Amino acid sequence: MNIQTQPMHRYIDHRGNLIAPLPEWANDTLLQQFYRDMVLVRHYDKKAIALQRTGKLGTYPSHLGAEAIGIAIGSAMQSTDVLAPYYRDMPALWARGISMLQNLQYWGGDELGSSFPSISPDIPHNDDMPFCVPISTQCTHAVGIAAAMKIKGLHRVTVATCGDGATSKGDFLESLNCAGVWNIPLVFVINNNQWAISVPLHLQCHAEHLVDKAKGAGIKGIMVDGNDIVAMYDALLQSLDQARKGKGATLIEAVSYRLCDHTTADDASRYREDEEVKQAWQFDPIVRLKTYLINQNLWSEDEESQWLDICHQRINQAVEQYLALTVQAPESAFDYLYEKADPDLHYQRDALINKAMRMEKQNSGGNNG
Ligand SMILES: Cc1ncc(C[n+]2csc(CCOP(=O)(O)OP(=O)(O)O)c2C)c(N)n1
Repeated sequence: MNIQTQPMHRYIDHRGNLIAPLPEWANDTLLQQFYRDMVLVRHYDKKAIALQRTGKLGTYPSHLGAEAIGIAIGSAMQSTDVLAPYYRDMPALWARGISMLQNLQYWGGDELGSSFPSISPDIPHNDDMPFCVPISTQCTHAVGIAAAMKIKGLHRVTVATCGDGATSKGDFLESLNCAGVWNIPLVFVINNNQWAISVPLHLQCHAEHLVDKAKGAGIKGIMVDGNDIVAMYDALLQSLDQARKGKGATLIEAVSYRLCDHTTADDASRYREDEEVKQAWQFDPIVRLKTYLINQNLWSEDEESQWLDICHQRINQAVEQYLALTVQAPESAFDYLYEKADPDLHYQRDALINKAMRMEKQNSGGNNG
């Protein structure tokens, strides 16, 4: 049976039908906002891939199919909460106020792409973590942050995200265990998109569902339809609230599907059946909400085309700004990361500068003369 049709926390089914009364918070304006945000990040994603294909961006991990998960996370969190995201979380950061320009900077190799501006008047600096590319290490960082929040008596929650493959790592399991034992304000969100590059879920995990791992840690677990933004937002509100009140951590398994290649360096057609992908498109989170909104007279094709014009304008503006940026020096990776670098790092920094100079000389034909 397709996991996406199994019973789980869900309000709107994949045909756009309401299957449970909407939660109280679900007003028309918010649902329309969710829809607009999901459409925007999907079109941004397309543009980012095109930039990579034309050599203007580094390797880029698409979030096609994960829009509902990310927009729900970023919208449900309070500005003083802290996000420890993984590389597929542009939509979550976008919904937390981080610009498309910064996302382009990050994937373009500019350290300043992780230098987020403050999003809360109560906190002068932004405490969200940069995207984490090593698998699962962000979960351990999130445990540390959440533990600090508890010790300091702050009513702030940390959210850590990861993919299904990441849940096979020790870092994930250890983090989950600590979250339970220490009763810390932490919400884990697994984007179960069913593939870890070329490894399908059933080849790496024998548990019936990833959410079952919450039981081993003694924390609450909720299996949610990750393509239903209403269910995702609802599960997050509950979990964040529980954590904020000192009632402990939650593990959310957001069931979805990776509709894209793993990254622009991957070709998923080499290991995945076209038929499987075709079927997964029937669960598209954006079409689902659109169908619901149109059926309720809350959205129309006219509004859609007006919104698309706005999306393209905003995306193009971000791209223009990105392309006009001054390219950062290679050693900026060291200069922006460390407040005070130790002598070993001075050596590495010098080696990098020398390498960059050699490469520049070669590229400009200097070594032939
Ligand atoms: C510690 C570590 N080991 C291996 C890798 C190589 N790697 C990059 S992505 C990936 C698969 C991750 O799959 P999953 O956690 O399901 O996330 P998804 O990309 O599917 O969203 C691996 C093994 C890495 N980045 N970090």
